[in-house]
Amino acid sequence: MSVFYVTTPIYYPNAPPHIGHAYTTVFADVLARFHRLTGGKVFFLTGNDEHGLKIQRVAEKAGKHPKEYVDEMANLYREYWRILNISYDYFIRTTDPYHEKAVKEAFNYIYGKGLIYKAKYSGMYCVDCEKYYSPGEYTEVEGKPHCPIHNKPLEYLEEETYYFKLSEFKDYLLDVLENRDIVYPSQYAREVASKIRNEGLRDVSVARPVERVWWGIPVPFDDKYVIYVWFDALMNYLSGIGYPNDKEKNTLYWSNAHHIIGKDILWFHTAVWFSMLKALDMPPPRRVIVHSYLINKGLKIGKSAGNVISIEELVERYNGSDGVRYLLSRIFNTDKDSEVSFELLDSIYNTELADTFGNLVRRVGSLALKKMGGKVYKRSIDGNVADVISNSIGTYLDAMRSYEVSKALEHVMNIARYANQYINETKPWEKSNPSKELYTLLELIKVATILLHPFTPMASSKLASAFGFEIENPVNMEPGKTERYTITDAPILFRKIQVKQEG
Ligand code: ME8
Repeated sequence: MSVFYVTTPIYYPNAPPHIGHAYTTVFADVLARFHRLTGGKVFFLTGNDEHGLKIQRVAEKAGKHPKEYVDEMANLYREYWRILNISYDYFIRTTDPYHEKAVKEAFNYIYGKGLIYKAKYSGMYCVDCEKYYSPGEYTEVEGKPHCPIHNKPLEYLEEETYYFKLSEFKDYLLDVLENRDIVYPSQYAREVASKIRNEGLRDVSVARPVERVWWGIPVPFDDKYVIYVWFDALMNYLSGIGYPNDKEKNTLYWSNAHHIIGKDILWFHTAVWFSMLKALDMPPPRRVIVHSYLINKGLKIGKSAGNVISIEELVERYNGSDGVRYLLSRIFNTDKDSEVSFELLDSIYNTELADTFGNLVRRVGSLALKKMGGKVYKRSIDGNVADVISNSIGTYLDAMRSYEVSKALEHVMNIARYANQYINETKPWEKSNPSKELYTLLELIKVATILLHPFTPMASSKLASAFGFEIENPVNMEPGKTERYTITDAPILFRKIQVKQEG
């Protein structure tokens, strides 16, 4: 059985998750569900990144102890993921004791190898990114250094700290980035490699003095310092699968680890993380899958830009989690930023889910009830229909295995479009016994429903039970093999949204 380990970034709980976090998390969930459906042994990890100055400050502002604050937020995040039907296997929190232990062990191990040393840092810092910025990396507004992502002034820091010898890993990183197929799409590997070639690699600070930031994991051999939040956070990918104690679990899942990230955190998940792993004598992950931004009126959607689309709004507008999951997957893009608007989402929802798929299901279900009393037995299906089914399964599987979820959905919609054309041409409503036509249509619907399952698990399961078939592994499916369908209901799966006409 093939193993599939998939992770999302662990999010900063300084605010509730929004459409951007849902975009990443739904994508990871679709991959997890797809691998489960096709017989894989899956471990899906998500969670929250609870330490650091940003969280310390937001808790202070709320008048709460950071632990109380992050406890509340962890419940809130879990609730959002429940609403979106996210099937994570484990929700990790960096304040969990076993995680803290793993981080300390890793810090000690790397220190023991002489790869962590004490020195002074002076330079700029963005609290929203929790990131050190060197000249050339930041923008200037009225002569003052600003964060290029958050568009806010950077803070100047001057402090004794502990450094990790990132510079030692230059050759290793270039080799991994240029010769191994890890970062997907590969343009992101080239981007990081060329930054390293052009700018070289500076050692990075991996601690903060406790009088500046107290909310973190203490450096194990020096309690005047806490471990830098990114060193802490990245370790979740190992502590979440049992590092360092459960070697068996760790080795099993690490061998096929897939990190899903937005391009904002590419540097940390390549240069920093691959070097930390090497320092821990561990191989890099199998894959880092990078996606681009959701943008609104040209700006990255985020709290700082003030252009957030909330998960509540989405779930309400698109009639529950399935609609939202479909739409976020349909606009998923690794490469170009995607401009989102309700206008665009409404039109995809209405055209594809309501008109093409939902309407087909309703028509065929109603006809089967009316003409056949709900019982449709196996009949031979035409060769070209069988070809459409087999080819669609093949192209869908290829797309899913190369993380092209939007393309996979196009293949599913092609099956539904073909079925709509077939029904219009064969006109089963005019026949007294249209069993062949209905059986053919039900075979097409069954395949589409199963292929949609990772995206729309509730609607797919509901339909499977209304039409009397099982959600089975699509890899083994062959057209024309279902013995019979027992239709008990013709559900409206995706109710159309009434779009107001402008003007
Ligand atoms: O960076 N478009 O947490 P974070 C697409 N704690 N994706 C978006 C997005 C947008 N407009 N906005 C957010 C952190 N995201 C760290 C991670 S991991 C060891 C530590 C998604 O809460 C996207 O996945 O700032 C991005 O990488 C992530 O949220 C950043 O989440």
